[in-house]
Amino acid sequence: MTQDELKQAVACAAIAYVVDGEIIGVGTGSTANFFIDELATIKDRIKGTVASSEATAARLRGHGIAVYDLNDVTGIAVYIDGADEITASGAMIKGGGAALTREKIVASVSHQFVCIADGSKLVQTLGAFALPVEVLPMARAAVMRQLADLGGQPRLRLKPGTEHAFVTDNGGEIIDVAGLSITDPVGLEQQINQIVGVIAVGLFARRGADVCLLGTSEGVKTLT
Ligand code: ABF
Repeated sequence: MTQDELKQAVACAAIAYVVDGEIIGVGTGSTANFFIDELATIKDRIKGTVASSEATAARLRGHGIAVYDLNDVTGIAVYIDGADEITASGAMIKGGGAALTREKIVASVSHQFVCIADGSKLVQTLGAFALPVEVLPMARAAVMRQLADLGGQPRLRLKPGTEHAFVTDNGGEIIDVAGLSITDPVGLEQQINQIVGVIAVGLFARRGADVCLLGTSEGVKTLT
């Protein structure tokens, strides 16, 4: 199976976790996009969605699916999103798609987090994928120095094809930190959260995935 077929398979399997009549949190990225297209086929069963990025909101609306502002809902039954890396215990690196802050906020208020990923995302130790950290632009250099002190090699993410910083939906910038072998994801998440100027770190360990649907050549595996 191709990687896209694996993503499609997990997106389809995630529909079983959608709760009828409820608000569904929807992630960002190519796997989440497959899920959005599946969700469109059962859109009449849900109350609506909260989106983790402008791109996801546009795709949902394109399918005629209601998108609510998070401030206008009291709870989210389930949040369904991809990951850049995930461990068997559900700790993740996210943010390759630059939506980590909104993803983390939506995940934090969701009753259940279902991660959908192709099998290549499963790792023993997080860190081969450079860890994204969203920062306020004025704090960029100061935060980069502190991330280097933690043992990583921080690099400012650029808008593709330019020499300019990539700017997120929130007006933040992204620092990608390579060279970390993350043996204590919860501890590192707390440590990076404490750096002044950090908006969010793409380590999802304190609130990891409750369920991971992993696409493999033998079918969709469920890790809990
Ligand atoms: C989002 O999409 C991100 O947190 C993660 O960076 C990315 C995964 O993308 P894809 O599904 O395209 O591999 O979930």
